[in-house]
Amino acid sequence: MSHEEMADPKAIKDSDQDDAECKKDCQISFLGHKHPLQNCWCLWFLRNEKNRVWSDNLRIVTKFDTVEDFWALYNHIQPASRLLSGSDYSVFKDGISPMWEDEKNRMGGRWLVMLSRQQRHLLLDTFWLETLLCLIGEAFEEGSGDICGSVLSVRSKGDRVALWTSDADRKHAVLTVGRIYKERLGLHPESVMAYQPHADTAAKSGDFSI
Ligand code: MGP
Repeated sequence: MSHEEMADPKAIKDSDQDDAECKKDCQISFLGHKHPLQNCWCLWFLRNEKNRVWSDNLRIVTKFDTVEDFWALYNHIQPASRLLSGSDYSVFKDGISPMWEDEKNRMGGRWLVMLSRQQRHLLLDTFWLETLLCLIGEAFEEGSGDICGSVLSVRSKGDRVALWTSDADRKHAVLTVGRIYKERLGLHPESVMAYQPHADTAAKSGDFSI
């Protein structure tokens, strides 16, 4: 079809008309179709009630498995920097609880990014969003399968963002995840980002041992 014919809808011939109808239908169903994520993810919220057992403060908010549902959720909830001190957001693969005791976490650990109090308004929301985009975009190459989830902790002593992986002994996967995560957050190559096995963190808290 010439450019003139394309520009003039009346010039479309019968067979072209069928094609055009078909294309229109395809477009409509494409527009109605959400973009699936590789994994289904679950958002958890932990509120700060010190008089309760830690795990009783933890609640599932919702699950999402499409790009569109992720953005709808992200735009609906409070930004990290507006949460009350003592709160956590956790985003984990569906089926994994954001706790050391979960079967998928117990041998694992976390890459930990600590922010100073001054950095809350400058960096916290950016770091958390970038972390979420890394998770749902499966950004960690061969380390992606080791990813369990991520925890954002808002604390008056300094906020934290942590990326949890499933096996602290799988050094190659741990290092791949750490290298990519550091790059994606735009941290200075010389800056130190530590990996902590959950067994060590838990032993310090005295609440759990493996
Ligand atoms: P936290 O929320 O990771 O750190 O753990 P916070 O609030 O900065 O305090 P600090 O201890 O690092 O100074 C706070 C406490 O929550 C821990 O000491 C545990 O008692 C409990 N807790 C945290 N996590 C992630 C777990 C968990 O996975 N399992 C259990 N059983 N308790 C946990």
